[in-house]
Order: sequence, then structure tokens, then C-alpha cells
Amino acid sequence: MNASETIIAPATAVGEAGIAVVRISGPRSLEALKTFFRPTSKVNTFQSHRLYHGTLCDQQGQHLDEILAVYMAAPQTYTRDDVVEIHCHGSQQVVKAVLQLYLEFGLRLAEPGEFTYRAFVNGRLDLSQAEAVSQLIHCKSDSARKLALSQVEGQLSRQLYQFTEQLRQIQILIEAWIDFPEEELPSEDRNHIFATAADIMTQIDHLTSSYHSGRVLKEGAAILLAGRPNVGKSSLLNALLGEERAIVTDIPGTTRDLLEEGLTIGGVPVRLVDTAGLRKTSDPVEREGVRRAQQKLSQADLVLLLIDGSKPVAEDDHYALAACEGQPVFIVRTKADLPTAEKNNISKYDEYNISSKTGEGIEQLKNAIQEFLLGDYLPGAESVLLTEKRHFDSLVACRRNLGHLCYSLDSDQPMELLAMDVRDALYCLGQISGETTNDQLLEGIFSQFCIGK
Ligand SMILES: Nc1nc2c(ncn2[C@@H]2O[C@H](COP(=O)(O)OP(=O)(O)OP(=O)(O)O)[C@@H](O)[C@H]2O)c(=O)[nH]1
Ligand SMILES: [Mg+2]
Repeated sequence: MNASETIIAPATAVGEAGIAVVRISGPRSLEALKTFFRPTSKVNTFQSHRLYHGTLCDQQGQHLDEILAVYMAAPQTYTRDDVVEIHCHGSQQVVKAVLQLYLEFGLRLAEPGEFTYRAFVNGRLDLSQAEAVSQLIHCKSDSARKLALSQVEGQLSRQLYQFTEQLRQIQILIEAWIDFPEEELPSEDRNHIFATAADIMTQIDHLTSSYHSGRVLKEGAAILLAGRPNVGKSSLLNALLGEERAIVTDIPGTTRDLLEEGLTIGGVPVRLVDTAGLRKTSDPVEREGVRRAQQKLSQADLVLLLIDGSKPVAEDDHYALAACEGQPVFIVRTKADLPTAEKNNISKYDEYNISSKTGEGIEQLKNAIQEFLLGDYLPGAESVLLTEKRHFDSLVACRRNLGHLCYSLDSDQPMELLAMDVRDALYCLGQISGETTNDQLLEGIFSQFCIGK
């Protein structure tokens, strides 16, 4: 990715739309605009960040499209390079013609994520912010959007930057004493290093403990509906979705295959999976359904194990319960609108009573699911949440180095060793911000972006 080249790519999705935006970034941006754009009103010099109406013409001067164009002078742009955006009609053919024109002119088609890569290289965003840009584009729920936006705006970066600054001060303090091996570190410096390391470790613990919630908000959670045949799994799926999606009959064994639907529960994107009723059966089709249900069980973030509240607990219920062993489970007693059968506690799990027919208890169940998936981190709260495994791993490693620093300090290790612990901790933080990230990793991250971002 050569930064001296001028790159071009459609910034909007392929398809038919009112308009499409083609973005150009790099030193030849303004020249590219001037060469083929004929403004409707006379323009002597293009002013930065102003929209101009006119016609885009091809090499032969033929009209290509009626467009709006904007020139944005560096450095107040997304990439911090000169940028031009062309707003043309949103058809694939028009976009293709515009791209063709500029590729022949000598611009290069941008690689996936290259605009954001330039923003990163030019210091407009750090790596964690750049990653959040991708999250913002792909987010599946409103809370995921808010989370990604707060990361783009630098909430996480600011906190990590603060750690980095604190550690750099410690580094200076320690390195000042390296040349005096016979001298003892003054006790106030020693206390200061201890206190700073302890404080950062506590904050890192707080961040790493948010990772589960952050991941769930970003990627969504898989919730499985399980239970013996006829307990009302498909009815609950329909009730949660608010539409008659799954077939419901009073014949046990109606659902044979897995049925997966996406929805949002309390701000969390969820994949709800309806399954075949769990029981021992001789029917080969049903047996395959049961096998698939069991296989899916182990991948679920939460299993809703349904028990028919209007019937006594049966052997198949125990069979279903045993299949859920080791998974996080809520017991859901169904058909609360019918006379209740005698209730005996069959497990250690939390229980909820619902009726898919009347809607009773559905809201309470949704709230409990949200609380289970997010813990203390409710959407809208001001807390910083970790969403990337990469960030989580780097913070765990950083904390380990700080723990070692405290140990080294405590056991009067040489200053060089203390300095090394601090350097390693800083390196880990640099992995998140991108300061110490190698090219291969950067390439891996940016190649997951779409073209035009
Ligand atoms: N009264 C009442 N009946 C319900 C309720 N939920 C489900 N049912 C009835 O119970 C029967 C079975 O419902 P399903 O949702 O198909 O049950 P299932 O667990 O998906 O069954 P399988 O797919 O066969 O495993 C149907 O006749 C439903 O109408 C409820 O809340 N109240
Ligand atoms: Mg069913």
C-alpha cells in the first residue's frame, strides 16, 4: 500500500440506489477532479469542503453523468490526504464508468480498508479506533453501534493512552537509576511504581472482565431452545420474534431440523435456534434432528430448556436436562395459561414461567436473558467495553508484565530487569494502539475491511 499513490474506490454498496459515492484519496485528487469535471457555475479554484454541481465528462468530452463533487484539502479529511468524493447516480454501470475513467487516468483501485489504513498511518486514528470503524460498518444492533462509535471516538484509546503515559514516567524513573547499580531506589519512587502498577492492573482487570459482554454485543449470542417434544419451543420462538415463523402443531416431533432466526433482545443481537424435541426415538428423520440439536447445544451461549408447566415432569424432561449438562441453562416452564401441574424442583437452574399464548412472562424472560448476557454492562452505560480478542490478549499480557514488575521490585531485582518489565508492558499496549504492531498483523486487520473504507 504505497501512500504516494492516489487511490479510488466506490464508498457505497454495490446495487441500485439514488446515488453512489466514489472516493478518491491522495496527491492527484484535485487534478483528477479538475480534469473531468465541468462545474455548472464558473469555478476559478475549488474551495475545500464545498459541494459543486456539474457534469463528469470522459476522455473524449462526452457526458458521463450529472454529479455533485466535493474536494477536501488535507489534512482535514478522513485519510488526512487530499480527498475528492464524487456523488453520481447509484447504478452499477455509472459507478463502473467513473472507475474506468479514473483507472485509465492513472489512479489505482484501493485495496480493502486502504482509506482507513491511511487514516491510521497518518495518525488520525489509532489501530483500535480503526478496528472500531469496521465494527461500526458491520454492527447488528443499536447497542453494538453505540459501542463501536465510542471506540471510534477514542474511549478505549484514551484509557490506554493514560496507562502508556503513566508507564513511560515510571520508565524514566527506573532508567535514571540504571547507571547507579550500587544505589538503592528511593522508597518514595518505589512506592510510586508499586501504586501505579497496582492501579493500572485494577483498571485492566475491569476492562478484561468486560470482554464477554463486549463480545456478545459485537458478535451476538446464540440462544438455543431445547426440551422434549411438544413443550412449546417453536411457540416460544414465534412469541419472541413476534411472527408465526416456525410450524406449531400439537403433534410431538413437529420440528425436525434446526431453525435459526436473528432478533435483538434488550439491545443484544441474538441468534435464536429452535430444535427438534429431545427424546429417544426410532424415527430416523427425528433421530437426526435430535442429533443436530444435541450438537448445537455445546455451541450455545445460553440454553432455554423448556418444560411443559401443564404436565407432570416426565422421563424425557430428565433426558433433555441431562443433554444440557455443562451449559448455561434457564429452565422455562411453558403454558402458564393452563392449569399448572404440580411443580417439583428438577434442577439447580433459574426458572421462569411463561405463556407463549398470552405473552405472560415473556418480558421478564427477555430481561433475564439480557442481564445474563451483559452482566453489569447494560447498553447505554458509560463504561468502556472490550470487544476484540486481540485487545483482550494484549491486556492480559500487559497485566502479567506489571505483576512481574511488582515482584521484581519486591525482590530487589536489578534495575535492568524492572526496566524490561515496563518495556514489555508498554509493548503490549502498543499492540492495541498499533504503535508496536507488525505489518503482517496490520495487513490481516485491514484486509477484513470492505473496499472503499
Ligand atoms: N395453551 C398453550 N398452549 C401452548 C403454549 N405454547 C405452545 N402450546 C401448544 O403446545 C403444542 C406444541 O407446541 P410447539 O410450539 O409446536 O412445541 P415444540 O416444543 O416446538 O414441539 P416439537 O417441535 O414437536 O418438539 C401446540 O399445540 C401449541 O399450540 C402456551 O403457551 N399455551
Ligand atoms: Mg417445534
